[in-house]
Amino acid sequence: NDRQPPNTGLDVSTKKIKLGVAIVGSESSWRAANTESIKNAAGQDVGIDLMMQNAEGSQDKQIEIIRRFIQQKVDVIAFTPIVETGWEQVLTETKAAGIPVILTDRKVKVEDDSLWTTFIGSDFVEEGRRAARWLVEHKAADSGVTNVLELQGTAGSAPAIERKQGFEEVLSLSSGFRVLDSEIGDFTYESGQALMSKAISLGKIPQVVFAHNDDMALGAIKAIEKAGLKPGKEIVVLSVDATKLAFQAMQAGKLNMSVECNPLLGPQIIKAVKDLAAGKEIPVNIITAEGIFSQDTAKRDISTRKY
Ligand code: GYE
Repeated sequence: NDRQPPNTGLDVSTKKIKLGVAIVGSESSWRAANTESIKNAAGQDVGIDLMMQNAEGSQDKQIEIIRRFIQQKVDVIAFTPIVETGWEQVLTETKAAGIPVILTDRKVKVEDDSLWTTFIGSDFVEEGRRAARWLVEHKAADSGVTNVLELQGTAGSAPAIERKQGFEEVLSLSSGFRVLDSEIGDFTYESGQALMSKAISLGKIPQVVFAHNDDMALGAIKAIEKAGLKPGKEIVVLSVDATKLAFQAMQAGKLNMSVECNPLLGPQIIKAVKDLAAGKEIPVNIITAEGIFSQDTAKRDISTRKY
């Protein structure tokens, strides 16, 4: 056949896609499940050559990792932006290098949205609203105002900004609730415990705690117990993620509810990577469908929980 292309020595069909992944850190059990999910999905695909780096909670470090991926000429970069802002420069560099960027789990705020290709993750505003809706439905005070303490995730991160926004949006429609304080943590168990202990020691004991993730809620539960109070009863505790540890706390009656945030994004990320590498068009937003969980069903749900 004289129409065969010249042999360049490069077999395109067996060339692996070099994927650079820059994860946020190791702050929570959600993150551990998310990291595992990406590793597993990449590991199961012979077409993917995964390079994964941990930014350990530092934006500067994450930017360095992305720059190294550019030097290493990866085909696709997937990263979870620690905070929303400050990405223009490095994303301009990835664009100039012709490397498509996938945002996994957290979003960025940049003026030029052509700096990234797709976002794969959850609707954090809706998660905040779900927690507030549950509260309004289940814990309407008999009289007076119910005071809420909010424990925020990492300052400037998309989940902290948006969960706060959604939660307060719904609560503000109901006169029975007031966010007494909204303290900034960092999605860790330790920060939840420290912020709750501080509130208690200042005598600011709320009737409700809304933590932006399970780890912080579990830390807060610890602090409530240390102060001789009953979490889940004397102080209602709500959180987001719905990890296995949260189900255990719900079963024990210490956590009242958790809004689901699915960390198992690996398969969707790998699919997007392959589509991009193949030059296919992909959706701008790939949003995960999620629900809420409370004590009534925790016992049943825990048996099938994967994270
Ligand atoms: O809820 C929290 C984690 O970005 C959605 O980060 C993620 C959040 C998650 O540390 O547990």
